Amino acid sequence: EIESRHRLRGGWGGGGDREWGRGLPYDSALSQEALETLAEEAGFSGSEGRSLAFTRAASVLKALPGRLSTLEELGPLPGIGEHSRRVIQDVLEDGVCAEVERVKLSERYQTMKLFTKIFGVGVRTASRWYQEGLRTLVDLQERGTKLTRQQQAGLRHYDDLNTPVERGEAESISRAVQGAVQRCLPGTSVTLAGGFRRGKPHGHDVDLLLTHPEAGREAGLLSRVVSWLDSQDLILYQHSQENSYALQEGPEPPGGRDVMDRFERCFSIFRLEVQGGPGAARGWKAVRVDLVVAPISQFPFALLGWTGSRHFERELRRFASHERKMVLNSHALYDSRRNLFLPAVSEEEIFQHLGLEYVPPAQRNT
Ligand code: DCP
Ligand code: MG
Repeated sequence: EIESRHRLRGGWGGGGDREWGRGLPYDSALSQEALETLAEEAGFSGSEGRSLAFTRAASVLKALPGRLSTLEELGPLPGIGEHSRRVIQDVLEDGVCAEVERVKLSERYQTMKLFTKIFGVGVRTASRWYQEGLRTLVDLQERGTKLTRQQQAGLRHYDDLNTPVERGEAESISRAVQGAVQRCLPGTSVTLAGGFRRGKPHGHDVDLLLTHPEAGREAGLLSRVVSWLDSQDLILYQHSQENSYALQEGPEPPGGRDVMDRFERCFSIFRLEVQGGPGAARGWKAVRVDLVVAPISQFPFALLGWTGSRHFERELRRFASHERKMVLNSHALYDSRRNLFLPAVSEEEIFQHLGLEYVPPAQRNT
């Protein structure tokens, strides 16, 4: 137990003051970037396993304490494979890795990157379009490519949605939603989760969790909130998904990249009034917002699951299953040895159940 705790702290605990690559030793940040490019490229090719291996290696670098100047310093670090080592070595010696530079210049990588940045377009669709010879956003429009309503919105607001959301903007949206829920169901709480809860200064979207202290009162809330926001001209696009989770079904295995949880949820694009920045001329900017409704009993699990980072979540769930024989997801924690659900009223309590020291959000960035 002590050993596994040590391992986890080694991976996560040390990185608190060097978040998101800022302030990292110069060459280590470059190696990270190189590995992240290869992870992305592997994902574009459908090689999830390879992609994960590169992501892990990049995370290990991120968590390293001091400056890295020779490969030997890495020692036999678990999580960094042969291929990743070669990449790091190239970057340390030459400042760049030829393989990574080739990837970055390739037409396929560039096109996949362009297309997958459209809201509603995943690797499969992007890949199909690439096979069909499509290369630009204009191609999509001019060649009459069939687009879903979501992708049409994604294309319409492409530039805005690929401009980072600032913390102030996220807070302003959070307040607007707060106002809406107070009208629809007083007492409902709105929590800013995702990267902003981890202290990041900007993000790609705004993740908001809604819950009500009285179990059951949250049912039907989301559609009323969305209708009200819509009536105020705050919503440019939305589609909602019903809650499809029932505890009686038993625990679900963690993983499943696409179905991360089954909460009632609204994927939306908000119309945010802005004074400055890219949207200043027209006075507004499109921002991706996810609204997620969690029943109070599942709220701590939802909060933990929606705070991220993705890598942290993956590692935490893996730890739960491998080291504790427990299934952790955004709804519950299930102890497979004892065949019971372990309830929690706070994130702290979930870490306790797992036999781990509490990791505050700001330290979940790796
Ligand atoms: N999440 C997850 N698995 C998914 C989707 C989300 O574990 N398939 C969790 C981890 C994320 C959090 O939900 O950190 C929010 O998802 P985002 O994609 O919004 O990620 P972040 O908020 O961390 O990053 P960004 O700043 O880019 O929005
Ligand atoms: Mg987010």
